Amino acid sequence: MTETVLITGANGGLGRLMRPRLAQPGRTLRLLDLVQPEPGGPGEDVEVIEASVTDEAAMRTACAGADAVIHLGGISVESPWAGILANNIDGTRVVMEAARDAGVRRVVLASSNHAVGFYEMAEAPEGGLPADLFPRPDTYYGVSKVAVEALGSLFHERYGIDVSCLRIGSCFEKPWDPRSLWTWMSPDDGARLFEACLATSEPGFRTIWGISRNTRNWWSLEAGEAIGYHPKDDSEVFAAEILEGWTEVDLAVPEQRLVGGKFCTGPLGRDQNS
Ligand code: NAI
Ligand code: 15L
Repeated sequence: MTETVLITGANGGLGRLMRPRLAQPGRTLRLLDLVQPEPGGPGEDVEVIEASVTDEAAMRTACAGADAVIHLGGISVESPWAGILANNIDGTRVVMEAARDAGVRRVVLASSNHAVGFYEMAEAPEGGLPADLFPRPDTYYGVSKVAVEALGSLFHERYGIDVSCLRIGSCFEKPWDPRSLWTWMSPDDGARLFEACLATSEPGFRTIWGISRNTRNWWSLEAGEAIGYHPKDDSEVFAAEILEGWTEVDLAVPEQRLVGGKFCTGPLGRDQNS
């Protein structure tokens, strides 16, 4: 039997990294984005949909026959409130309702470290900050991720949908600065994490840090390991190259000791690049 996995926001950075890694024999990847993802190549079992997660009718169609939804679509950095509210918060409500109505039993939600950005290194117990920390968002973007998690919890409690909320650190090809040496999740570990979420045996609700097995980690891997996420990569292989030209990590600097880094001190509600 073929398994169908709907991925929203599939044309974004993370979606593009995951597309080849989540391809499996017997699995159809249904890729949805505002900007239509590239159609499948030869031998690639892929369907593409150009739509917004805020479009109720389109999401009903997209969820029909899906076994699982990986919800990545939305604004991925700090932005004005109206867009965050529409795309991230209301968009996730639309995704969850469509998944429920289509009988989808499993949803993986891209949350973010910015849901809990104001925790700091000194607060980390031995073994690292647990993944189920009470929210301390650092931006309107972070608030939206708290809401994403709350919607996941609601739909788990009411309808028994299995929901994994991933408090992702930084999932890119490589780390690039001192902070990313502990926030990094390699693309291969990202795929391992999504696979673990797609394979949970009991319906539940959980929050998990999305990070690799980095030497410099101070966020705990325990919640991920409980569902079989065993990361293999370590950002330390890039450390010498990255730290060249930087002074060592300076904990007097808030951006270097807070979970959310620069998001904690940047302008609230303004596009990150403006
Ligand atoms: P991205 O900005 O590269 O991609 C987001 C994608 O969502 C884009 O292709 C965009 O067109 C699409 N999108 C935006 N609004 C949409 C809507 N209304 N309907 C359908 N599609 C829409 O972001 P990235 O890095 O790929 O992140 C994916 C998800 O993971 C986001 O939810 C982000 O908040 C979350 N995340 C990513 C992290 C990372 O390190 N890449 C870290 C923490 C969280
Ligand atoms: C996020 O939530 C963003 O989506 C991503 O672009 C990175 O900025 C990441 O957090 C991070 O904290 O490095």
